[in-house]
Amino acid sequence: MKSTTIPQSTMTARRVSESTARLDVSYVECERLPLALAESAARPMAIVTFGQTLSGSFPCPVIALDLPQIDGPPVAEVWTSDRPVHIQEDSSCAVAMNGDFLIGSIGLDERADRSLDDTAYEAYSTMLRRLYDAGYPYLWRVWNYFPRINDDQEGLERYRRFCVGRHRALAETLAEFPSSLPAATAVGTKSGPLQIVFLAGAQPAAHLGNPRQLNAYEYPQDYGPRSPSFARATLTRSERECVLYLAGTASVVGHASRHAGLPRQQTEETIQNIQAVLDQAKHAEGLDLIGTPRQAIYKVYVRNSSSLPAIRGAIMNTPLSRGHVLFLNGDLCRNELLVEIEGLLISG
Ligand code: 3EB
Repeated sequence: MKSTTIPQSTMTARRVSESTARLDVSYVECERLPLALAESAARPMAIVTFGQTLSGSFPCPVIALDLPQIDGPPVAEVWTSDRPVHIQEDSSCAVAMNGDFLIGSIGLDERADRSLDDTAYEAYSTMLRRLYDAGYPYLWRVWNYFPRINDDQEGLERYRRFCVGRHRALAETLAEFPSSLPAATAVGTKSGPLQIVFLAGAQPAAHLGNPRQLNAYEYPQDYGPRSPSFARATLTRSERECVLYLAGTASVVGHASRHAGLPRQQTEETIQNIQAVLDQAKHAEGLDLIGTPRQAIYKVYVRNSSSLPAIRGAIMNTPLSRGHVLFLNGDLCRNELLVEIEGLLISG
């Protein structure tokens, strides 16, 4: 067969199909969700709910977190992309893949005969195996949720046990540990299993530190026998967009907590930390994300809902208030921390 010229239309189609996915992450009012999905051409990859049960069925994994929303009408976090999505679900693990990245979740019920470090180890080992097998070996972003985060379990705080198991799995299996560690969040839910939500790429991402804070994976042992395995931010770039994932950020300077008991001051310190990471992204990567994002969403985890006015007051008139800010009631990984803020900024 003789074919030397490729028609223009085919070339265009090829170029489009080879380009990378465009990500969208939005908070959508639960009431409007079925209609919003039906009206959109975007392909849903995951829906995250906060203390709400959705009625109806959805074409992608629904990840239910018992982290009650403390402000505004109930929303769901909806992850979509413009590429075809392939979904695999079994009883404890669900993943959605689009060729560029995978979003997944693992929920493991805790068992009386097993401590949280072993449960965390199993969850992380399963997650890593899943993403290697699926061809998305680069961990981009992780969210860790489990109940009673500050309770003691056989002489060690549950958060610290979680850190031990997470560290063991990642140190064993993750290539270039610890510099390849992704941005993460660890927050205490009201109830539920150990739930790990993860984003992994077919291509590597850049992981950033914060000059105001020690890398968490280098914390001294005062905060537990194994350090928390995460980076302050992760940056992914494709030919179409740039995404900055800001890890859960708290009132921690160096490695010490600041402003115990003072929610407004903790929020101000946290925002300074976020600003420092954004500056870091700007200098390291030449990006002015805060000035130009096409999308910016923030989750503010609040330990005591009574501090909402102070925390909200501290966010007002900062660059964060230009994004969509969601306030959730959850426990944080040090007793004295009252607020933690994570972010997701998309530009391009
Ligand atoms: C800190 O800076 C605050 O263990 O995955 C923030 C984000 C925190 C993630 C985690 C912990 C984690 O140490 C706590």
